Amino acid sequence: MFIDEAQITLKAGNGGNGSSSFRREKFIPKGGPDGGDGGNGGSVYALCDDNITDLEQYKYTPNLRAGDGGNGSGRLKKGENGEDLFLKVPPGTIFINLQTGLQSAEVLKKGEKVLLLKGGKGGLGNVHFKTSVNRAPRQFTYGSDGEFGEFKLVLKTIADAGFVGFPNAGKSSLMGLLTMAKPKVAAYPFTTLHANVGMIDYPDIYERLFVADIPGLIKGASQNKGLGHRFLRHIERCKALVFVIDMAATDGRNPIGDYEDLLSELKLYNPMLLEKPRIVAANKMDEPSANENLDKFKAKYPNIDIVAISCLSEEGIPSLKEEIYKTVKLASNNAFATAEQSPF
Ligand SMILES: Nc1nc2c(ncn2[C@@H]2O[C@H](COP(=O)(O)OP(=O)(O)OP(=O)(O)O)[C@@H](O)[C@H]2O)c(=O)[nH]1
Ligand SMILES: [Mg+2]
Repeated sequence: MFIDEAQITLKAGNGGNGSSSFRREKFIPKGGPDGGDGGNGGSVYALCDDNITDLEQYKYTPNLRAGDGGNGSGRLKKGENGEDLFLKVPPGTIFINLQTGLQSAEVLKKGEKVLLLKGGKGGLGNVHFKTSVNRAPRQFTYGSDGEFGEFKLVLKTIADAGFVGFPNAGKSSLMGLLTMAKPKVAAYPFTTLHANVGMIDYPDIYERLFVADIPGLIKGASQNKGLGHRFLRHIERCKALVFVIDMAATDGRNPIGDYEDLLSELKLYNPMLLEKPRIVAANKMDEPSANENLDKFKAKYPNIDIVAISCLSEEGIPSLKEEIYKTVKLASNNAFATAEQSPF
């Protein structure tokens, strides 16, 4: 099972208590205070690890805590610091604090570390309370409590382009042709059950792009039909979308209807998805009825970027590969330009 959501309760370690102790040595009657400080409690961090692909481990360990600091002791011995807790999560994981409802962390790149909860501070030993008037203080302080929090973890795949389409449109077949990934392809709907990421290599220009293949979307997905629409989160971060449309209408629908249904389902999930540049990959062009449907489609949408392909004959695959590259690059440049103008 691919788990892209989990809820966990986290606790940073408490600080250890300071110690109240006095030196006791033979022939030295009043040895003075020697109580050491408590150790600090361990903190909790999110750590991005690209060897992990989903959040499964947190489904089974919903309560985690960092180590407590040790108490201080005599002879000025400081308590040990509690061990930090690192939550290893895949790139693209967001942490939402359930108490505030706000996003408290997001990790995107391997090795990125974000503090979630701070460990408590160790208390002070009685040695700190010695003054000219009180040479034998018994005072010490307790360690403070580590922070506590409940979090929702949400994984949103990171890819440059995402495939969307009805079940059986050929998204996974396309993924298999464009990348080294070997997704399952079959002639029944909902073969793909979760998002997969693959890499498209452009060896001539020393470039590579990441693409995400997701489950099929159907009309009514927003009302939980089919596999629902929550997996659309995995294309939310994409710079461009590739609509894979079955031009041969093998499942008895029609390509224009499919395209419109996809647009309205995307809009119901998040209208921002419609602002992403899109390419229509008109698939199954090897089938007899496909040409006629493509003509109708083009007549209806004269201004959209359409590439005719067949995952069977591999017609149009190099052109689509090029088109994906151009569209993603253009979108990245535009995003850069808008970011520069943005007041934030
Ligand atoms: N004739 C023909 N069949 C194709 C083509 N592309 C894919 N298919 C077939 O269509 C069926 C579905 O292909 P998939 O790649 O699994 O489709 P998908 O869009 O990933 O489907 P889901 O994962 O269920 O959403 C398979 O039987 C493929 O062999 C094509 O270009 N021409
Ligand atoms: Mg598939």
